[in-house]
Amino acid sequence: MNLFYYPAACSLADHIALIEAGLPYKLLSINREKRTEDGRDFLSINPKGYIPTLEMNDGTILTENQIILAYIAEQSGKLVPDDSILRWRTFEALAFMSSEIHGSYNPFFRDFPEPEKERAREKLKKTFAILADQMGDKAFLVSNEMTIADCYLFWVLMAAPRSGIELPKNLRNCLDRMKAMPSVIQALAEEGLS
Ligand SMILES: N[C@@H](CCC(=O)N[C@@H](CS)C(=O)NCC(=O)O)C(=O)O
Repeated sequence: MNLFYYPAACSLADHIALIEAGLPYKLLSINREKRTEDGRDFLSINPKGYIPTLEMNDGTILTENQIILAYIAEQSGKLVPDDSILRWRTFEALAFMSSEIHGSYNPFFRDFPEPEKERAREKLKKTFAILADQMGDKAFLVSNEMTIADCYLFWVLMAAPRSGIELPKNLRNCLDRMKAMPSVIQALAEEGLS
């Protein structure tokens, strides 16, 4: 499988999940002209033009972070709890981070004026308070076992300090714990970030 990515972007979630899942993968970056590392026109692969994009061995393309994460979990039989309600909590958390948190980072990624950044910080602080409540004193967001929600969580937490957002203590601790996990160390190193 090929994972199209930008270093440190939200595709880091899928990269960590692929390592945790133990599935074989190849990373392919995309340049400013939207050409892939192996010389293809990225827009002809994914007309949406964004990452993460997963290319299966038979050429099938899958997009949208939550769905790629769910596919990785299904292929590996890992990273989603067996317990029924915890499975749904995993997908609920992914939907929340995708719809309520990811987009709220836009003012920082695109360098919007400060008042818009400040509005985004206020919104993000509220969403992180909800995640902190959900995590409580568990090791991970949904349970004490890592799920695909934590792969996405790592990326949304990692983006907080550089956007001037102070994280609640339990989320800060979770970020630190995850930074020490072999899968996360490997993913950061492979993206040239360590
Ligand atoms: N709806 C998409 C959004 C993904 C997304 O926003 N990706 C960003 C990087 S974090 C991207 O590729 N931006 C490049 C661009 O907009 O040109 C998903 O959830 O996968």
